[in-house]
Amino acid sequence: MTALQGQQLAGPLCAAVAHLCAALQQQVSPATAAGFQEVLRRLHAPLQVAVAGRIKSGKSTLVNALIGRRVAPTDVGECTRLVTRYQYGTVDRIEVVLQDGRRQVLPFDASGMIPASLGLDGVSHIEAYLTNAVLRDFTVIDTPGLGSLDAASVARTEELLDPVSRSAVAGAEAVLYVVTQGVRADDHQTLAAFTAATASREAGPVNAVAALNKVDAVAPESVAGSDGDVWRAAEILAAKQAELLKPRVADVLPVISLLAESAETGEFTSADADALRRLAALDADTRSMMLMSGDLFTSWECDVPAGVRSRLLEKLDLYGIGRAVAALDAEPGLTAGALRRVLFDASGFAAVRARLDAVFRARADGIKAAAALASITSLAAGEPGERQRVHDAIEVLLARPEAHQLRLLEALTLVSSGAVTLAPDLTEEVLRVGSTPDLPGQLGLAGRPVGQLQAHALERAGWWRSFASFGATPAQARVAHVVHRAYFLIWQQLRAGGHR
Ligand SMILES: Nc1nc2c(ncn2[C@@H]2O[C@H](COP(=O)(O)OP(=O)(O)OP(=O)(O)O)[C@@H](O)[C@H]2O)c(=O)[nH]1
Ligand SMILES: [Mg+2]
Repeated sequence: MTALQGQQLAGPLCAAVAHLCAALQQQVSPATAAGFQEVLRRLHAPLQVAVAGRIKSGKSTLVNALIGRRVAPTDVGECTRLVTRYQYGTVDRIEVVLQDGRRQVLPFDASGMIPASLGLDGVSHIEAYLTNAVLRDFTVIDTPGLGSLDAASVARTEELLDPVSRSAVAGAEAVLYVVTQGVRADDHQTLAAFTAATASREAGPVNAVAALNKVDAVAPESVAGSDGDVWRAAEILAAKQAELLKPRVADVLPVISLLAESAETGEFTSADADALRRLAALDADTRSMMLMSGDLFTSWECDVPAGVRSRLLEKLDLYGIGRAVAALDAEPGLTAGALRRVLFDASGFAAVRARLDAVFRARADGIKAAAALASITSLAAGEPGERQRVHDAIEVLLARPEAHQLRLLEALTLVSSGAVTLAPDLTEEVLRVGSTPDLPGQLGLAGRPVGQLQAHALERAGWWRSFASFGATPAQARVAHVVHRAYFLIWQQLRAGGHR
């Protein structure tokens, strides 16, 4: 197992599952053992997040924003039809993996991106190794857009992704699902079918988040209650989609990936800022005329060269240009850096990143362990003796204190999906206990003295236990027992000095 050394496990639960996996390897057939070896390898790797969604929804643009580098080809070209896995490496490198398993190193193109076309046959997928720090926590899997499938064909998973793409996303443990305003009723099934092809098997609010992308293209006047405000309209649309995608995702977050990409990847330059300053200095009528449409913006008579304007349009689109110009109206002296910040803030991307941290990073140990257990179970399903041995080993593991996180994730899924209903304040409490990485945060008492934290944990443990026994429905009681135990474990950790 030397190949695995030096790589971090996500936490104690993954360590327990890795231990179980290694022990079981001795007791199963060579073929099953090879499968377990792969599960072990995956347990030691960062959380694998697949970015999925319909064709041209902006997946690759969002991937670039996430990684903080414009490396994924967007818009056109052969490579938007291939799965690309972005993982951490000490040297930037691209490898093309061929269907026969051979690998070929590929140079970056002149602008430092993955070339839009490869000129190779029999390509399985692309592996990109990058030094960008975010990839230490997540391996990001960019996937080809799921085509214009009708509801009937969506039901057949095998038509959703070709076999080659399927194998490249098979290891995904979490999903970032990108939708646009044009979401369709069958997006729900698409998401279900997509995740059925991944290691997580089931997407739920625990391991799936959705982004409502291209918010800048929303026409607020078409959304009742928006008061003509793009972001208010976007929030309303996102809430509607959350309803539609429930219980598959925790949240639908509005975002403008294009602005996030331009702001986060260094694509927005001081020359762009200069051009925006000159546009801001134009008289108000000319400006509003130009901002009416992309065609008018690039073709209108104006002393900012048309090529420069085309570039701005490509990097920011009309909405971003409008936001930048408005910011310059309010404060003409804004530097390029400050303008970049304005664009970043206008993109809504900070909320997406925070959510990914809360949903994925904080839960990586549980998510990865659950995915690994699902894989082990299905690998051993064929042979009765193996199946029994794996079953018994998992039972032992589930009785250990670390396994509590698995039960907590399950309880979270039940509550946030609405499968088990609780009063709103209790729902919020369950989500907080299950989603926050630090003990004071889990208690909702950040910054309080440890004695107070202990007292609160004990009080809530007692409350949930009596709720489980009196007044709860059987389904609620199952959740309540888990929450009770979560508080008890928090209390124990606080006593042991686990809180720093
Ligand atoms: N206006 C606007 N355009 C966007 C946004 N996000 C992406 N785009 C544009 O939408 C087009 C498609 O974006 P991609 O990132 O290639 O979309 P994709 O989902 O990866 O596409 P496929 O991989 O081909 O399915 C590109 O021209 C992007 O610049 C956005 O938030 N606003
Ligand atoms: Mg793409």
